[in-house]
Amino acid sequence: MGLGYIGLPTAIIAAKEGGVDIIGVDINPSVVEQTNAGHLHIIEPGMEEMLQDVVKSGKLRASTTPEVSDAYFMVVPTPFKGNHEPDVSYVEAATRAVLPLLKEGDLYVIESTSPVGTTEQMADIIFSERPELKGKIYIAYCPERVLPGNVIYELVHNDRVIGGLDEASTKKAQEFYAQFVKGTLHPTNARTAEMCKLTENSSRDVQIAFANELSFICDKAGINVWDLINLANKHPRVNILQPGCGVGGHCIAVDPYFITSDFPAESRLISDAREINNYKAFWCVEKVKNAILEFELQHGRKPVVAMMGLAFKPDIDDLRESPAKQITGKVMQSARNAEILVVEPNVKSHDSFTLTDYREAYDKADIVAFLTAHKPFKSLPWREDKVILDFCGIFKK
Ligand code: SAJ
Repeated sequence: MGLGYIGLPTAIIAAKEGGVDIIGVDINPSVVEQTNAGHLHIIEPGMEEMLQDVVKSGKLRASTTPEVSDAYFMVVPTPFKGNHEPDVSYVEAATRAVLPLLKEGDLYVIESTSPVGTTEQMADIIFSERPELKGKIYIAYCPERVLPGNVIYELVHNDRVIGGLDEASTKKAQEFYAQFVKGTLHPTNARTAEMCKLTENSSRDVQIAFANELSFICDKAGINVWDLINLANKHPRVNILQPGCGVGGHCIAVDPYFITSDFPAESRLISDAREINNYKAFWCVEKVKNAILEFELQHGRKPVVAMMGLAFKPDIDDLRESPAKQITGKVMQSARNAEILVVEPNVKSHDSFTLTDYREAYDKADIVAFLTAHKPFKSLPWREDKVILDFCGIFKK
C-alpha cells in the first residue's frame, strides 16, 4: 500500500530478490500507470531497470485498489499537521482499504514512520471491524532505514528491526523479510520498533544540531569550524558530524516532531536540536544579506551573488524540503540590491529559478554562498578576490 520512495523500491526488491508476487497499490492513477509501463516515477539510481525486469516477468503489478493477498504492507506518508502533530490518516486509510480483504493467517505490517502506539491503534481498528480475526492474523511494525541514492544496496543489506504485537507476529514478519533481506532481522515489540525509527533520525538531528551550534560559536570566536571539528574528531571517542545550511529531506527534519509532539516535557534536547537546525537556514540568509550590504558600501555598486546548490544534500537532485532552496528563495526576495545567480548542477531546469553553470557563476560572482557540498564545487579554486560564504565545508581541506 503506497508506491512512493520506500514502497516502490521495497516492492521491486521483494519481487526481484525474494521472488515474491507483488501487487503494488497507489491511490495516484498516474503512479500506477507509470509503474505498469516500467517507468520509475521516483529518482533512484539503477532501480528503473529492476522495475522493468519484475514487470516483464509478471512478479510486480500495480493497481489503484488492493486485492486479496497473504501479506499487506502499509508504506504511505506520515506527514505532520500545522502544529507539528503527526498525521496518521494515510496509514488509517490504507488499513481501512485492506480491512475487508484480511483472512486468517495473513500478515499486516506498517513500515511508515509512525508515532509510538500506531500499530496498536491500527490493530484496534482492524479488530473492531473484524472481531473474528482476533488472534488469527499477524500484526507487526518494521521501519525502513534506507538512504536515498543507495536504496538497492541498503534494502537488502541493512539490518532491520521487527516488532510484532506478539511473538508469533514478530516471527511471521521475520520470515517474510528473510526472503530478500541479508542484514540481521532484530526482533522486538511494536512500540520499541516504532520508537527505534524515531530515535535513529532524532539522534542524527541532535548530532547535526551540535555541529551547527559549533558553527555559530566559531563564527563569533573567529575559529574555523571545519578545522575545529576535524581536530576534535582525532580524539578516539569523539565523532562530530558536519555543520551545513540546515537539515532538509523528509525524514530527519520531520521524525523528531513525532517524539516532541507526544512527549513535550521529556524531549527538550530533541526539541532544541530541531530549533537549532531550523534556525541555521535563517542565519545563512542573514549572512548573505549582510555580505551584500557590506559589498555595496565598500564598492558603491550592486554585487553579483552566486547561490551554489539547491538540493537538500550533496550529489542528489532532490530539492524537496531543502534548506538551500529556502535560503536562495529568501535571499532573492529580500536582496533587491544584488544580481543573484542560482546554481544546481544536478538539475537541468527549475520552474522558479533560472539556473547558471557552476563555473560561470563562480567566475562572475563577487559573493559566493556555498549551500550544498556537491562534488563538482570541490574542484573550484579558492579565490581571494571573492567574498566566500562556505556554509557546507567546500574548502575545508
Ligand atoms: N546533514 C548535515 N550534516 C551532516 C549530515 C547530514 O547537515 O553531517 C544534513 C544533510 O545535508 C541533509 C540532512 O542532514 O540536509 C539529512 O540528510 P542525511 O543524509 O542525514 O539523511 P536522509 O534524510 O537522506 O536519510 C535519513 C537516514 N537516517 C539516518 O542516517 C539515521 C536514512 O538511513 C533513513 O532511512 C532516512 O533518513 C529515512 O527515510 O528515515
